Amino acid sequence: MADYANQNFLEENINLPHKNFKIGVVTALWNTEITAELKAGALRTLKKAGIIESNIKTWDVPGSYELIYGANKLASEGFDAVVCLGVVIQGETRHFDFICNAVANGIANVSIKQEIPIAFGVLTTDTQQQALDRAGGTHGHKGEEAAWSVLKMLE
Ligand code: DLZ
Repeated sequence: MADYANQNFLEENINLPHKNFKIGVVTALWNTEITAELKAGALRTLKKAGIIESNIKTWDVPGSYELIYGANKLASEGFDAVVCLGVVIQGETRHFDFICNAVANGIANVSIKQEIPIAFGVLTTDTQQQALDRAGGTHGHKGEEAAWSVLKMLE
């Protein structure tokens, strides 16, 4: 049985009704050394689940704020699900709160309006190390988890 608390749920088999789903992976370029790894993990997970490679569209957008537009655009183009990936690190300004709130609410609204699963794979951390820990480090891989979550919804 899936063990969500210990993140072993990623090992659970996904039984998709078909492999033809079109899935978008939208990635923010801010903190790109970490978001690139989130993207790599998401793509690994989609391929492992058997999603046809030509049905996966990747799109790099400037920052996490633009994930909202990216997800909405791909949903409008007929994608079945979108994985949004970004890293927002707490700085000295209130920008952090504005971006985090806008992105979380924006992605939720797009998902409801467009009626497709959209994963919120955006790390919001105090430090760069905390983000690295969650991109294949000591705290798992949030890119893989984000991809897994849309696959689970499509299932
Ligand atoms: C402006 C900004 C700041 C300060 N910090 C981040 C961040 O930590 N992570 C991120 O993904 N994007 C950041 N941005 C950029 C915004 O998301 C957005 O690209 C700009 O405000 C332009 O709309």
